[in-house]
Order: sequence, then structure tokens, then C-alpha cells
Amino acid sequence: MNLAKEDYPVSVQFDFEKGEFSPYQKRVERKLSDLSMMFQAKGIVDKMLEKEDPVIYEIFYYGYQTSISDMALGVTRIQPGTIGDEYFMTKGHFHAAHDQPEIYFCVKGEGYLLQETIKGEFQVEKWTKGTISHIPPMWAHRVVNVGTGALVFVASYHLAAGHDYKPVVKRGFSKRVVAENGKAAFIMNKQRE
Ligand code: S6P
Ligand code: ZN
Repeated sequence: MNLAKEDYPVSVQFDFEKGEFSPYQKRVERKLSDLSMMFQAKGIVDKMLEKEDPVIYEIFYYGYQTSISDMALGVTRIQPGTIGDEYFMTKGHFHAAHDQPEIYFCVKGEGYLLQETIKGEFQVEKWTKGTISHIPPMWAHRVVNVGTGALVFVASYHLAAGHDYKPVVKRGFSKRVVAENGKAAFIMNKQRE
């Protein structure tokens, strides 16, 4: 087989201090307005949005599409903070392709990886710097930053996985992660009652 331009090896450089790599193909910002439906305290979200629309997290992205494979690298950097008492978190999604897993590697900060199946089986992984998690196919995944600094994780997955946000937008995850006396606590998500 003759090699095409995209069939050659590529490396990027990760900066552990900043929690980003370069070069990247794309940087996506998720602001509070993009996530307004995900937080419980809708009133607080609306009040905040009258004044500002902060970046909750960013995704640095590189897609490796060769003649015969499709691999993606994504680095997500979640800022510290809460909306009301609910910690900043990713939107969360299922993969559109139901046979597609993913690896997440926490390289900075502390938090939780929430995973849930469509039938409502729910699992939490505690994350500190160095935790590597395998997300099996069919599990929705969301990351919550409960630390005082940024939480950064590296994701490796196939482009073919795609994203399905609809079930998560509609019903959230079965538990929410909130600050209680300065500590992370899990409470039932009222959307599920
Ligand atoms: C893609 C992978 C991550 C997320 C990113 C942002 O399969 O899981 O790169 O896209 O962490 O999360 P979300 O839920 O906004 O896509
Ligand atoms: Zn994913």
C-alpha cells in the first residue's frame, strides 16, 4: 500500500503545567450558556448569565484519520467552581456508536467520573492525578471537578464513536455532585423523581 500524507506518524507535546498540548487542530469552549440545562439551579444560571458567560471547560482536540484508521485525542480542562452548590462538570454523553469504548487519564486535579447506562445502572470513579479509567461501550460519561484548581484529563477514542447528548440533556445522571461543608457529596437528581 502506498502511504498517503495522513498515514505518517504524528506527535504532539503535552504541557503538564497548563494542561494542554500543542499543536492541536481545534479548541472548543463550553461556556455556562452551553451548559445551562445541565445544572440544577436554573435560577442561579439565569442570574449569572445576565452578567457574564464564563468558560466552564475547554477541549483541545486532534483527530488522526488515516487511510485505514480513525483515532482521536482530546484533552479536557475543567475550571474549578460551582453553580449554587453543584460543581462544574462536563455535559456528558453516550457514544452514538454503541460498540465504542474510551480511555480517560486524569493528569491534573481531583474529581469524579460518573458513568451510567440507559437502564440507570450508575457507577462513580474517584479521580486524582494519575487515575486511568476505561469507559466501556454503552455507558454515558461525565467528569466533575471537585478540586480548587483545574481538572485536566486526556481522552483516547475512535472518531467513529460520535456523541449522543440527548438522553443526558433530557434526564441528566442519576446523581449530582454538590459541595456540602466544603466537601463533595452525592445527591439524587430531581429530574429522575
Ligand atoms: C469524547 C470524549 C471527550 C469529551 C469531552 C467533553 O468521546 O468523551 O473528549 O467530548 O471531555 O465532554 P462533553 O460531554 O461535552 O463532550
Ligand atoms: Zn466519550
